[in-house]
Order: sequence, then structure tokens, then C-alpha cells
Amino acid sequence: MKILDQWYAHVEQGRKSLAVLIDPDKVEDTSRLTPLIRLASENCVDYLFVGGSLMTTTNLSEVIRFIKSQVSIPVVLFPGNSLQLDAQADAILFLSLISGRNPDLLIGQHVAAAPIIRNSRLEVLPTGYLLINSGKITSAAYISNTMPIPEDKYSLAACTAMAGEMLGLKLIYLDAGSGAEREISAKMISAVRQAVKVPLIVGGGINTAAKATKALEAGADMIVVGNALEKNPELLIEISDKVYEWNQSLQPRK
Ligand code: 1GP
Repeated sequence: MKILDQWYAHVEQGRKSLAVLIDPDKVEDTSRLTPLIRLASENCVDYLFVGGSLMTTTNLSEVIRFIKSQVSIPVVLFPGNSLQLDAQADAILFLSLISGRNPDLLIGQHVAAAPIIRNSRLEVLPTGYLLINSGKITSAAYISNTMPIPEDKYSLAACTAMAGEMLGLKLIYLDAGSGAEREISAKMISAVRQAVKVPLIVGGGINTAAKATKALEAGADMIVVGNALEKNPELLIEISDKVYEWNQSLQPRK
């Protein structure tokens, strides 16, 4: 089954998913990833996202090869730009930064990447990407040269997501940016949740199990955790428990 179909089927059942973000730029030595990817495999992590806003190293391919040699969790590219392509991955979040007004990230990079992706086996996941202000300027906001949506402008985010859905984007990703000071508020998540039917991914600054639970309760279908696990991989156990508990509590459909 394709990743997108599986995702939609999960959302239909009310099931939540968990993705771990690995930033290749922060991986000095791939073998150091072993504890995290082993924990991810043992704790039923659904996807491994790989990518970052800025890549100063050339080890994207090596990181993906290493992950693939260790675990069978699907690898999804989360590219900061069109250079971050690798055909070893299973899928790519084809991100249009709809919260910003930088044409290059709305459609420009996509044009350059399209023929390369077409000639690969990568599954394309068309995604409306929204950066939400979270305190200090994040790398994502700076590198993208866009202004994140103010964190108290709920209607603005909701209408942006709505427009993305109307344009045919299949997923909406609300991101406070990696290592955000403040995670996305429950009020913001729920405003966007009510505005669209497509699966909702939420990430940025989720560094405790309580924050993960809050995002799930507010309507996130998938949470993404990266930064916090670089310091403390064991946190993954607590967070994945919350996702597991949620999914266990669902009543089987008749
Ligand atoms: C960032 O949503 C991801 O794009 C994950 O954020 O690294 O803060 O967990 P963190």
C-alpha cells in the first residue's frame, strides 16, 4: 500500500502516527544513529523523516543508506530545498511553503525537482507547509526568507490551510521550526484541524510527552519529533507510548 493511502486510512480510523526527524547535518558519524533508530523500530515509529533547513554536509545519501540497512521503517524526505533528493528514500514530502510569499518555495524549486523525482521511485506526498511563529527566528524561517504566521492569527493559518487543501494538496504540515522555543498551541492546531479534512502533521518544539499528548488531543494526526531526541533518544519511548495509548483507546469499527 502506498504511504499516502495508508496515512489516509489511519486518519479515517482516528489513528495517530509518529515520525522521527533526522537532520543529516547533525549526524557526524552514521553509526551514532544506531540507538535512535533502534528505539524507533522497537517503539513502532511510523516514519523516519530525513532533511533539514540547511545542509552543510553531503551525507544525506549515506544517512539514508545506513537507516535502510538497519530498520524497515519507511524513510520520507523532508527537504529544505531541491538539492535534498535521494532515490533510496521511500517518499518525499513535496512541500509548498504556503504560509510564505517566496515564489521559489511555493513552486520554483519544485520545477527543478520534478523531472528528477519523476525518474525515481519516490512516492510524492503533496504537502502544504505552514511555518508558525514560535518565539525566536528559526532556521526554517530565516533560510526560507519568509515570515511565519503569527502564533495568535488562528484564522490566517486556518484559511491558508484551507486554500492549500482547495489547491489539491494532500497533507498539511504545521511547523513551529526545529528546536522552536514554543511548540504550536492547541488553539492553533484545533483551528486548522477544523478548517481542513486532509491529514494534519504537527512539529517543532515537541520536547515532552505532555506536549505530544496536547498536540494529539488538539487534532494532530501525526506528530514529528527531532531536536529533543538528539539530546535524549529515550524520550522517544515516552512519546511513542502516548501515541500507542491513543490508538489502543479507539473503539474497533463495526
Ligand atoms: C521541524 O517539525 C520538525 O521541522 C521537528 O521539530 O526538531 O523541534 O522536534 P523539532
